[in-house]
Amino acid sequence: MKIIRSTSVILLIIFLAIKGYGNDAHELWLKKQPAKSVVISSNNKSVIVNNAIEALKNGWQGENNARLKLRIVKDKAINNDGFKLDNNQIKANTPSGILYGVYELLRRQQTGENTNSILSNPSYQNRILNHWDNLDGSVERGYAGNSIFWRGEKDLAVTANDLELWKQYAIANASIGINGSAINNVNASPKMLSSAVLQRVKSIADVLRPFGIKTYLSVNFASPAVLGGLKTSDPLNADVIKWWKAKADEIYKLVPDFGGFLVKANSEGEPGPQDFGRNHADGANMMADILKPYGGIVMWRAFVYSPSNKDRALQAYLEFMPFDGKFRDNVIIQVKNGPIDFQPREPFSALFGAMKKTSVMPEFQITQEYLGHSNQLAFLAPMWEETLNSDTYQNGEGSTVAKVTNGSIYNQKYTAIAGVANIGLDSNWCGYNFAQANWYAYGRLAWNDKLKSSQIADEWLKLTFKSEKENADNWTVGFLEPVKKMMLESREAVVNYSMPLGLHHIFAAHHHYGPGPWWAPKNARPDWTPPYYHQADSTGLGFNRTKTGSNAVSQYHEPLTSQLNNAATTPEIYLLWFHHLSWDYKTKSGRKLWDELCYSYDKGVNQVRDFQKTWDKIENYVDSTSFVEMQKLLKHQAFDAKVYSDACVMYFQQFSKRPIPFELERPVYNIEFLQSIDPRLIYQEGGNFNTSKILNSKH
Ligand code: BDP
Repeated sequence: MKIIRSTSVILLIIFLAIKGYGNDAHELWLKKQPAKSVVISSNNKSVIVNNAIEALKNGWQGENNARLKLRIVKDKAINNDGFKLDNNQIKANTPSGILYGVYELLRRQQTGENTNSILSNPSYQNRILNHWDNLDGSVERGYAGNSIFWRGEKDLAVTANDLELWKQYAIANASIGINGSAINNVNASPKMLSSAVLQRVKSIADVLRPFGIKTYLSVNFASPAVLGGLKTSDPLNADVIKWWKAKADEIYKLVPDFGGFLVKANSEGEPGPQDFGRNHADGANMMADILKPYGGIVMWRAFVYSPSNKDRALQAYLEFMPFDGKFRDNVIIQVKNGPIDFQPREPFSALFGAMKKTSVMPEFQITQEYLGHSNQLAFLAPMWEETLNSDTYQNGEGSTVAKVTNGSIYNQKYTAIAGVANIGLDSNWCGYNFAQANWYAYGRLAWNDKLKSSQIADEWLKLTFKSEKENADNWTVGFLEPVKKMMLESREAVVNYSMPLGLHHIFAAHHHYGPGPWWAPKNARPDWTPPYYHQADSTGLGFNRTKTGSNAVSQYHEPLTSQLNNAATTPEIYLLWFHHLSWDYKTKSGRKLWDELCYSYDKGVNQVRDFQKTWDKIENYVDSTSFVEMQKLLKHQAFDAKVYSDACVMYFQQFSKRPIPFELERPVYNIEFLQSIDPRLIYQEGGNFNTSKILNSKH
């Protein structure tokens, strides 16, 4: 026995070394400073509290030999998994609350913040990561390697490496307050519910539970027929209901605290109740009734659109509003932040603030599907902050997206928020080191939706890069401030060089990387082609969603409807989202629309070049691996930004027939060239053209 155990430990160490798991990046924001000693007393002995104690012992940075009390109490000021931090005491109503309090304390010790008189309650009850991981190990829209959960349906056995990695994952999530994981793709294989796969689900749940994390599954609506062999998957059919009931029983036997189902139904070809003449409420409620006795929830996605609709932005609202009040209280409608699809910038979806009798939860995308995959720096907290703080005016001024979803205006029984994870098997988890900041930021905002992006960036940089060796003042001025500025600007830079002024969905097809404003093959669904969205013609640019156009503005509450209906009162960041405007339309800068567009693209390119300058200056503050990685990434991004900008400016110029303002940098690529290649493949490390790939690429 002993020999076997020590061999497997050695193998694990070798494996971790090969995978690079010993390196700093794998430790995320949890890099350990040598811990000081601490004496802990606790009135609770649960596994979760024991994990909290272990975290404290490993990370304590307070006074040496300090005494710390962990107390489970009954305190009405503390909600859900909240906690109080006071004079070396952490109080919470639940073991998870203790765990979150411990991580808050450890974080504050490292960032040098006050650790007394703190009451912290989570904004959302359920703070969930959605993994778009497939059973075969691939990750849809994942740019950080294969799945940490799945390797294929023939490889379901759980290894020591799996257990170790899932544990590290669980700790990272717990440290930022995430308490749920939906561990497979929303485009769900029915096989996910097979008994063999559920055994592995149980193993995953067993590792996550001691860190306060519930496991959820995405389910395929046609599972009763496809997996169960029934004739139908009609949600009102008695056999179908029986099948789901038996499945739920099987799951809860294995995973007693199973969180519930996430469902993508009647969306992008996925099956759903409409296939059987039923509606979203029929489908969601059937599942909700089955999960209710177990305390499970159904997260039913509102990401629906069809080729026939004249404006894709309208459809989710049109499909869901009629069912307001018809959903069970354990159904939550999961709504992407924007009405179209995780674009670099969208106004908030009108479904927030629309349904008054139905719980709605925001869905953000942490993985950078439309923001440069893992080749471009885009710190996404500012984007999420923008959505959460957008005023829906549903219940008068101040009814922000955060407030209408987090239970502070309506007394929803369940509140939740989801983020599509950017996590994979890469040793740095997220594809590039700074992408870890997006995982971190999502967790922090899900816990506290009032946090500012700047604070989150500040925390993350301190936790990730601050070295004890550095003089604190030097470090702040030399590293923290400039790098934070770069992070905070980075998403706006992506918007500027790819889709400024409210433009959206003008990326290259399918893989969603790089520019494709021209992409519109004859047989393509129009609502998948960029010209459908930008509507460029000789008269101007933009999608008319005003009352004279698709009238999407009417899905918002006043005063927004009137504001957005009028170009002059529409925030310029959303201008071409709501308006088709003449090339000569005068923008707030005083420039004409065409010139302003060119200026925006140019600005984006220059922002990235400034990031390069910023980064080169901080070389002495980071380890050489991190330095070189980011330097390469920014070089790649500068290349991509110029490609994007040139492609869009030259493409739109064919319609505007106006010169690029003479003071701006000229395009350096030919549009014919850019139209002929696959933008993912033209960059070669070092900044050269990847000639072999260009020659082979079909775009
Ligand atoms: C789109 C993605 C696609 C997802 C879909 C979704 O391109 O891979 O399946 O969203 O959210 O943006 O369901």
